[in-house]
Amino acid sequence: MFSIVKILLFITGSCLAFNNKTFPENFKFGVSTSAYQIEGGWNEDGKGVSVWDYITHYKSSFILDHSNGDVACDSYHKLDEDIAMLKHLGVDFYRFSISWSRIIPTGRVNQGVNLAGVNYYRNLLKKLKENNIDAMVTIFHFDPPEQLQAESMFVNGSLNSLFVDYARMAFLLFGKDVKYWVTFNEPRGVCCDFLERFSLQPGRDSYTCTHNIIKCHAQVYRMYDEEFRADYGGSVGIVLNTNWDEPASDKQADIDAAERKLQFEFAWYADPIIHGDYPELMKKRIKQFTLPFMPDRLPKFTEDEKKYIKGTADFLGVNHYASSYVSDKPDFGLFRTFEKDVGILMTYDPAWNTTSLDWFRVTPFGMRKILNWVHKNYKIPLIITENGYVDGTGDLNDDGRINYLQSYLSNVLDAMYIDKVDVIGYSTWSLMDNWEWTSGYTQKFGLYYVNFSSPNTERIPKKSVSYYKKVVESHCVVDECE
Ligand code: PNW
Repeated sequence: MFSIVKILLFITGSCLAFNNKTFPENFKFGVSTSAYQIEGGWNEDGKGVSVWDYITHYKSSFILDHSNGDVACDSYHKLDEDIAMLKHLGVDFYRFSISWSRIIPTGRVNQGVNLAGVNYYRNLLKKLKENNIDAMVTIFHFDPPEQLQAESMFVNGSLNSLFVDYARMAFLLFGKDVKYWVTFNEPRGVCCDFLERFSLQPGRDSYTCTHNIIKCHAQVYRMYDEEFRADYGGSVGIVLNTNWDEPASDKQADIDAAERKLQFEFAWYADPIIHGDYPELMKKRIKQFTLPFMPDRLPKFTEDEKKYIKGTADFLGVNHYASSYVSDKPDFGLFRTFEKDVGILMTYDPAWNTTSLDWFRVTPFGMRKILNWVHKNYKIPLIITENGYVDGTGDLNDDGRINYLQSYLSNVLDAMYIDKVDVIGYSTWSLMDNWEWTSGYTQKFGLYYVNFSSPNTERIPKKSVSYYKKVVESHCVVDECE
């Protein structure tokens, strides 16, 4: 009975008309990509080896189709085509990332800067400017130079100063042409997904890695403030990803579990950066699972650090794709991992549509809910830096993608106009099909199809190109807005 009611609610909910309000005139629309996923040119013109070059070449069994980004969309050689697509879409901004090892091959600024790599980004920025497209540049999108692996991915802290040097170089070289800077993309992915799997002290390494990344982010923000903001006037933020987590039942334990997941996954980063310290809930919970004679697993910020870190974001970037149900999953074992500290079980409603990726669900209501949750906690301008639809085919008739964009954007409008959430921009993932990390080329998020089996890697517009172009132009997600 309960599930019939749920299905009925779902059907009526999804049949409700889309929001016919117009996005404000100054609202910005964009498309997103990242360096390793599109550039190719992996060893050209003096580029150094990145961790993903290394993984794909030496540990290709981690990649579903054993593929790599050696060529990917070949964007390193196809600047003009990429620009033509952006121009056709009419976007206000383009979110892309810099490959650290392309501009600083060993990762260490004092060992040399690669001019050819610098010129690639300079050209890109120049052409964006000529076409009136603002740049949103991610400094770190998962691909540090392989030579820095010895620095153990932020766990021992020695990567911090190298990253700050790299960021300063990026500001010096490109700052005058960049309106929005993102220090890190989805740092939780770096500290949990990757480290948890390979580290000796699972839970503890993730907390230390995050601690260092937060300090590093703050240092880069302060450096921009002191050395560059007066001249270049850009903004600096960070990009965090999150599902919407719906309690699986109305039991208090499940309601608490859903909130706990958001606290551990999102507030873990956002609280220090916006409010100056880790969430109380996290501190208490981790302590509760640490015996008195064991070392603290969650590091502490000093009072000076709290002051220094607090307020180091001009905007928050939110990557959001899908929702999940969350229930409490108590686990009192002594050997703690991050996952056990969170202590939840994630499930999906069978009524939620999915496509080709295990975590992907079409749950537009979650967009409105997560925007409300973030706004309630942080009251800071939000940019949706990623949101998009995946399939395994790259179908040109991508009605599924059009429906996804329309229903999610409609919920963005609800959050803005009904709930008064401060959203200033939206960027869809992705401009074109690209190399989807451990899924290789099997998963396609693009507005443009890319023919990866042809030496010319032709790009072909999917049906969603005309829909998104219309939204960007009219600021309206339905045929006609009020
Ligand atoms: C983001 N999840 O990663 C990344 O920023 C992109 O590089 C990536 O291509 C895109 O989303 C699509 O996956 C995510 O499991 C990876 O929920 C995994 C998840 C979410 C985002």
